[in-house]
Amino acid sequence: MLIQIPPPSACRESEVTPESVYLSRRQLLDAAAGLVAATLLPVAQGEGGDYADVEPVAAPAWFREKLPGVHWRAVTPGDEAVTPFKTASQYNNFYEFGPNKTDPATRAAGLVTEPWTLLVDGEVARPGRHALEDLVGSQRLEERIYRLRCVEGWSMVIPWLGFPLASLLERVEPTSRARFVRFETLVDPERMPGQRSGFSLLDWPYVEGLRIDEAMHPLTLLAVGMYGRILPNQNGAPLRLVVPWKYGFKSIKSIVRISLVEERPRTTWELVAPHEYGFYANVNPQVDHPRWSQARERRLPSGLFSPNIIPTRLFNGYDEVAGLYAGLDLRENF
Ligand SMILES: Nc1nc2c(c(=O)[nH]1)N[C@H]1C(S)=C(S)[C@@H](COP(=O)(O)O)O[C@H]1N2
Ligand SMILES: [Mo]
Repeated sequence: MLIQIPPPSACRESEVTPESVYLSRRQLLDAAAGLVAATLLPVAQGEGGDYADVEPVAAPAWFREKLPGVHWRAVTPGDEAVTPFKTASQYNNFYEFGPNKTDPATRAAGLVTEPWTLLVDGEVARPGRHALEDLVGSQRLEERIYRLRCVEGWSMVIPWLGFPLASLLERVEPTSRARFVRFETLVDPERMPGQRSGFSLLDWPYVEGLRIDEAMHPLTLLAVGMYGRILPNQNGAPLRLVVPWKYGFKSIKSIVRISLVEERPRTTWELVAPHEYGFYANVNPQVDHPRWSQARERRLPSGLFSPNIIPTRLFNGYDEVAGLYAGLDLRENF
């Protein structure tokens, strides 16, 4: 993220592993990881869950059991087209797997997402360590089609499957001292080559944070799937945050710990370059990044002859969050 906006040609097809190749590799690895019993899951059919370009993929039982009850298209961005799955799953930022857009898709196949536990601790009446299937088992999944605006100047429209973070937080009963929520990504240098690199500017684990009222906002989602299927590893399997009115780096991937805290957490990108990446990171066309304008964005897929440049909107178009920032100087608190 410290580099300039890549040219539109940055995601060349020739650099990308064909989907058929990585899918078959993924299935091999799943089998090796003990998911042999999982049947191939046809991508959700019917009411809005039908994504023609998405191939079947093995999914664990906890996910398959949830599909019939999904509330499809619970939130949509009106008439904006959904980004093709291929783009959303092959053009990624996930520095644990390397700094290039194609690194996550080519290197994340070996991430072990099963079993997965989430530690919830800090200022809560009911701290604990939860198996992913128990966490999700008690939730109804919703499909939320959200814009995702990266601070680098590109954007996508992604259909997530998940549940509101608020419904998890309510269960653990935050104390009156809980003012912020802190999130942590897995540390596993053996399977995350970016965490072994001496050249990485980032400290691990990747950490993100929200004010508690932002965390409780109904738009704030914990996602376990996208395009009617489980999350691809490169998109932050098996559990990631999605905060659609903030720059993409707030939407932390592969979460292993959520802590309710009194003090504002020190977050990964803020630590690297505090003048460039603020804690709030609300999408705002009037507050430029020190090295580039944030007035417009490249809606992917985009190419040399159809760059698809569109205006960026305050709060990424999610006007309903404006009340969270009443009286706050958004230029100072960027
Ligand atoms: N753990 C972790 N989470 C992360 C990142 C990362 O490098 N590590 N990159 C962020 C950035 S900069 C963006 S734009 C989004 C990209 O999400 P996507 O690849 O699913 O589109 O993930 C965010 N979450
Ligand atoms: Mo980003």
